[in-house]
Amino acid sequence: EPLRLQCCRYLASDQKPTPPRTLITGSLGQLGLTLAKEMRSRYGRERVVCTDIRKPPKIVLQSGPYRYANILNKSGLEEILVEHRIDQVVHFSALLSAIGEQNVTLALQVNIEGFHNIIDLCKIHELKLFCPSTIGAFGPETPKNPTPDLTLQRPKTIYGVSKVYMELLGEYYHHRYGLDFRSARFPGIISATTPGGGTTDYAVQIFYDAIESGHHECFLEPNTRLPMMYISDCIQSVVQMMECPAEELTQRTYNIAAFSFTPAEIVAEVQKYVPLTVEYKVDKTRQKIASTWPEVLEDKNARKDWGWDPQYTLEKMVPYMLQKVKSQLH
Ligand code: AKB
Repeated sequence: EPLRLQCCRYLASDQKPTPPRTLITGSLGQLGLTLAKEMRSRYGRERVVCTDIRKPPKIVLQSGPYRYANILNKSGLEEILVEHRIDQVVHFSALLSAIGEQNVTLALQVNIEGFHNIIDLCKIHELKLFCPSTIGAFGPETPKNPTPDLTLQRPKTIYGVSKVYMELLGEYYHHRYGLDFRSARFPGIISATTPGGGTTDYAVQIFYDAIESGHHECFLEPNTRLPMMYISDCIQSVVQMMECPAEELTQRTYNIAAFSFTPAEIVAEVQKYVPLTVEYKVDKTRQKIASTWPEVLEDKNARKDWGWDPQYTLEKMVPYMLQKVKSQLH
């Protein structure tokens, strides 16, 4: 389905400035290629450079510039930023919540050292920087429903700790050096591209199981309510936030919300379209993580400041996802 082109302050502007040149790190993860596709359609194919540490599938090489970039190699990154005359960076590389708990040292390297390299290069070369934060940046003491933008943040995962640090360092660089840092706190993102190592991953897996076997083993308890979002809205949020004139932002880190559901609720929704049985085989680590996260994010500031307006509800998303996963598998 086409991504919406509304709220496009960038294109709507009378002056029509030269489109920005964007570099995306971790582009072979859950979100990168979809964002690249959207940005390329808006700014031009050559103006979006995808990077990652893996050999990309052929289709990725055919769709636009791709470069190997290890975020732990600062000079390698700098070379790419300079060679491609990059104006803005979308920094997606990160180890997610569940996998981070399995390898804290690697999570510190990727999520903190990697971010140090990125933010410093953005400062040196005066680049705009977007780095997503997460519902995982909150903890058990945080008000769960709704969770405001400014509140207690005492996360209990290394992922959450690194994302709180990322938010604070980004805001500090903005305040201290004028870096144009922007961040949105993402809920669990649901897409046909599979995520890896997250606590919300069941909400993607359930669609593959529904199509492939009609049976899903859920690693969270049936009543665990978490904020979620369809990928089209997530991509829209990055584009909108990056295009928003700086003077309209009243803060640098925003909650964004679409809908929240429990495993039992998404199972019931999927069952409206295809037969599906479910067995709850709870994974203690991921359940413990989920229990410390918000149920519903409050996003009124994002709506007011930069026009955040998600289009997908759970009910609207489920048939789209079933269709997409089906076409991916067959
Ligand atoms: C995770 O589950 O770790 C991520 C997230 C909510 O940030 N999907």
